[in-house]
Amino acid sequence: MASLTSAAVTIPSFTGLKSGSPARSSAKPSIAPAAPPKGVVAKASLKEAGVAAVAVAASAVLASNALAVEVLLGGSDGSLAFVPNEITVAAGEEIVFKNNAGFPHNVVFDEDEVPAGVNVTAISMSEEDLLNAPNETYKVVLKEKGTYTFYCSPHQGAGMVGKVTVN
Ligand SMILES: [Cu+2]
Repeated sequence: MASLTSAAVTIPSFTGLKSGSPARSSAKPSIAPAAPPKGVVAKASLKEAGVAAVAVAASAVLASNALAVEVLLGGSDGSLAFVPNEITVAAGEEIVFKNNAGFPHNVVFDEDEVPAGVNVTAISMSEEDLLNAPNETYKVVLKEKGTYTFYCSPHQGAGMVGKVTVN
């Protein structure tokens, strides 16, 4: 049930990022000129988008080549959670945490659960620093490969924690 919810929430947030995907944007123009009936094209691309969104949710952005990955702070259903709460990014890829609901939130990396040598202070918001406004963002780029755990300090006790794998 939790995964269904996060998939539903994830779809709109990744739609905007999809334009950055070279595989998909190069595939579409070759279809469009050959198939003039507009109804058919719209239907096909909707279906394709749906499949892509499900694939993205299922693999937690594993195969994504997008230049930024977005994580919502707070579920649209009111849950105190990162959505999605597990992501995979490439080293150097930007992660954009965006206020969605139930704020204030923040993003603090757990000093005991980051790759060796990573300075958590440099990648975290301070515990007291909060995102208060709708759509306010915190952006971070992780360069060291490995797994990182992060949390929202006001809501850590409520389970607002997440994990990012950098590879
Ligand atoms: Cu929070």
